[in-house]
Amino acid sequence: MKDTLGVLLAGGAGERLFPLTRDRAKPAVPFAGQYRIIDSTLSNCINSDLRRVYILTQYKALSLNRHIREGWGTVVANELGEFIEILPPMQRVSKNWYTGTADAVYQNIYSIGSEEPKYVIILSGDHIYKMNYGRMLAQHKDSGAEVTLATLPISPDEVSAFGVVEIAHNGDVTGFVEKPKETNIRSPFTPDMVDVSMGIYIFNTDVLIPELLKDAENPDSKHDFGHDILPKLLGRFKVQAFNFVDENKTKALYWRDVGTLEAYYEANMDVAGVSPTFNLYDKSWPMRTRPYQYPPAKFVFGEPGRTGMAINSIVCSGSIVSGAVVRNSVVSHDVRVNSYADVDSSIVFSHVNIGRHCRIRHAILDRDVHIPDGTVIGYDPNEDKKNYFVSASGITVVTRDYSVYENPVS
Ligand code: ADQ
Ligand code: ADP
Repeated sequence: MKDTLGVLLAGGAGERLFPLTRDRAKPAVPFAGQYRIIDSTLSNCINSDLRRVYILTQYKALSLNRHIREGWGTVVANELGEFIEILPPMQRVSKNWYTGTADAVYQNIYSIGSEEPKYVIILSGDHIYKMNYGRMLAQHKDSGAEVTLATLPISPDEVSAFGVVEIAHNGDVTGFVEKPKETNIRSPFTPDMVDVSMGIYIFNTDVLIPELLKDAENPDSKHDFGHDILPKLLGRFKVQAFNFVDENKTKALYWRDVGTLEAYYEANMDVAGVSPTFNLYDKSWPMRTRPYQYPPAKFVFGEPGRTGMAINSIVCSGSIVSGAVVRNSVVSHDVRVNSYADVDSSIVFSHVNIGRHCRIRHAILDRDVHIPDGTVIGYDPNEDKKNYFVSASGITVVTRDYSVYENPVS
């Protein structure tokens, strides 16, 4: 990995995660209580021994910048030439903001080139998964590929959100279509499934740089890896697929693009469950984050006889559950859940106060929200819509502006 530079794309607007991305970039959205979404990819970098990483940000990056600076900047040894560093859009090459993922990389071409890496691995800050990039690099080198795309098999009816990859039996990529409505392409390894791109690419640097320069001069290009760069590589370079599957090579390993509220909610529910597929307690693949100095989580009697407890839940430091019940939920730092309250199947961000007798279900409470005593959320979507954001599948999201604190219902 010493010859490899990581370039982590963290600048997408994250519109489908609205309103959680109203004030913050998608990679900075809290995940599993004490983490941010980007921690999954950054933990993969460190656990894979990838120790030079540029993070390209653009959109509402304040909390992301702070998180990286305080949580990740010092994880690597700067004195040895290692870094995990944000490259903000500084108008290095053109006068415009990044117009697409390839443009974001192109505009930082000097920073990338000056590191003189042999390989560049392009990563995304929006995914929850555990992947050893070293294995992908080993395949890249062993196969003699010039470009390697990480892929996994999914059901044909989900292809419209992904780049579809056509793969030959020897692993060579022979076709690529970005986000088709539907496709006849099928996986050669898992019949009835379609191999799609995970948005993770290893390039030989001497292929990447000329391709980016050429793309930058093309007025018809959207400057996007999926739309413009990858399809044009085929037939000109050896492009391989690295299939992210189990030992039997049939089943996709855990990887979630948490780009929608539904996918985000499910990924959080998974970690709170009894046997999560994405296990935070796996010592062989630790997930790191920015450290917080809060006192321990505490569970106390509130009103006499009211036990404060949490079941099938994650509760982070600084939080107190007092005479209330928390079930199947993720509770972040410095939260208060007061007597007679019931919190079920919900995600509670930090500094939230849930008043007495509240009943909260199937909801996401954004940070700093104060829920007054007796509030009921998640039991009647029509009622919730009057005050909060309700997603297409019925997840109620309470943010500061929608807060009942300012707009009381009880
Ligand atoms: P999408 O996830 O839809 O598809 P995109 O929205 O471009 O791709 O985001 C990729 C990554 O780049 C995200 O981490 C995003 O935050 C970041 N990003 C987007 N625009 C950026 C910009 N202007 N500057 C900096 N960063 C930016 C891609 C591929 C598909 C593949 C899916 C897998 O195009 O082929 O299947 O990822 O999720
Ligand atoms: P409620 O019944 O509304 O939970 P409490 O009197 O139990 O009211 O608690 C009031 C506040 O004090 C709550 O925010 C609770 O989290 C906090 N609290 C309760 N018990 C303790 C404790 N033993 N140590 C620290 N804080 C506590």
